[in-house]
Amino acid sequence: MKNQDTFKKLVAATTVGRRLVVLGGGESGVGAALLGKQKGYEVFVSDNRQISKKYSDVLLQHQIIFEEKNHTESKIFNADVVVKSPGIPDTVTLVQQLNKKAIPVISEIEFAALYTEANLIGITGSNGKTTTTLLLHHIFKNAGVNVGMAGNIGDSFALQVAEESHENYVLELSSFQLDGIVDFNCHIAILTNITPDHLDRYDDDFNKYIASKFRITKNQTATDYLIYDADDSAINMWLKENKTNAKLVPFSIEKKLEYGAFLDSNNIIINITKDTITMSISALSIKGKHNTKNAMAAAMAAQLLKVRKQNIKESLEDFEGVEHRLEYVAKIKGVQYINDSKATNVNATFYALECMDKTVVWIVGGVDKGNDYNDLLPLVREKVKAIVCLGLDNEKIKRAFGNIVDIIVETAGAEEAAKVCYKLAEKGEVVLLSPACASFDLFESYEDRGCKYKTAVRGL
Ligand code: UMA
Repeated sequence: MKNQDTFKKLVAATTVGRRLVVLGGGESGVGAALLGKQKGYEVFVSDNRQISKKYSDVLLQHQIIFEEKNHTESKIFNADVVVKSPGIPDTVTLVQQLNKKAIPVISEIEFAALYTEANLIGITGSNGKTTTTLLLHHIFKNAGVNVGMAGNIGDSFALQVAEESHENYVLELSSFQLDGIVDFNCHIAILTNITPDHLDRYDDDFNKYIASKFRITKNQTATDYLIYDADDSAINMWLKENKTNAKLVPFSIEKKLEYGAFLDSNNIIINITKDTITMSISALSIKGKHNTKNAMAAAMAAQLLKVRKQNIKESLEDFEGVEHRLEYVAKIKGVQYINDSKATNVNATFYALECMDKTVVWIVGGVDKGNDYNDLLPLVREKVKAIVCLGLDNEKIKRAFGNIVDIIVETAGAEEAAKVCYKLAEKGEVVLLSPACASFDLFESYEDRGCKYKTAVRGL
């Protein structure tokens, strides 16, 4: 970032009385505002829409001044520093103007990291980052490590730094959050995989999205670690053409590695210290190839931070999984209903379909973020007997699968979708909600979509 020097000088100086403007009054914005206020900034929050009551109540309670439904330039351009919520792209005019005026604009995670000495473990990737974050947090908790969990998983990092004090943080980081970092650094970075996602925000350029993900390693030094999927072609390509200072710690389910985690028959071998870990895949509580990789990544991060082997193994055995990710909902008249609402891109749905060992009635659709459905064709041909569209605009899905699936039904709500599936699915089959799309056309979020689906299924 070109304002980096200004920014460093700014934070080196006292913050008291300096003006912090926070753009966005959601989870990150309110967290940053509270932290800023605590550190002595004069804080102003600006949101161009109505701030939800949950957050405006917090701002009022802390006597933080805010505006809604507008970004008033005169109240923003007098900032010493601006913290931008991750959902606001760099391309919006306001941010461009701030850049022109050389007013430092940073992300909420950068801001939060300034005020903690904790050890940071950052987890990014197109898929698996929530599972890996939860899993690693679970391992640490079981091992008695003082740890907080924040980021894209729901709770803002800034709020945690303001309200709690931990020696370690496990942070789920989205590309949006990584885009706005300057000096932010993780002692351990995990890159679970990179497949096309959010391309609408990256000029439809996969390389730009890859570069965004790799920002997680940009400030790492030789004493830091980058744990990564050595089977992932986008990751391997970037590592071939670029440099990182971090020590590379690979994992693979396709090849044996001298250093890292790999499979030997059905055993996971983790070979990064003298204390090799061996564990049968069947002992893992979460199933599927992708979860084997998530477990490898989390286990290696824990081992690098000196968690005992026995604690790691026990935690991998008793971890309960993630809501909305291949979540079992119910069995009704011999049909299994599965909620994978968190699958908001093609790759996540690929994994879900790959895991299915029964004939599938597949619920798909929503807001398409530039999806290419070609990768799904072989799996759909092999496993899917009917498609139930759950979105406002289903044309692309009908075009992609119309020739290979006989039954395609359009629905516009979770209840309707569940009822249609109930009619279509027969005993021994599975109904899978794995939309490959974002949820915002019909639902508030993927959580809302998953919850409404579960309620509808339970009401069948
Ligand atoms: N806004 C403006 N001006 C604009 C645009 C938006 O003021 O020009 C306002 C909106 O009106 C809204 C606020 O900004 O009130 C929302 O900001 P935000 O979209 O950054 O949302 P937050 O509530 O701050 O939540 C963000 C993450 N959301 C996004 O990146 C879209 C949350 O990840 C994260 O949990 C939270 O910070 C705490 O770190 C959610 C997410 O959907 C789970 N992530 C995406 C994903 O996983 O695909 C990336």
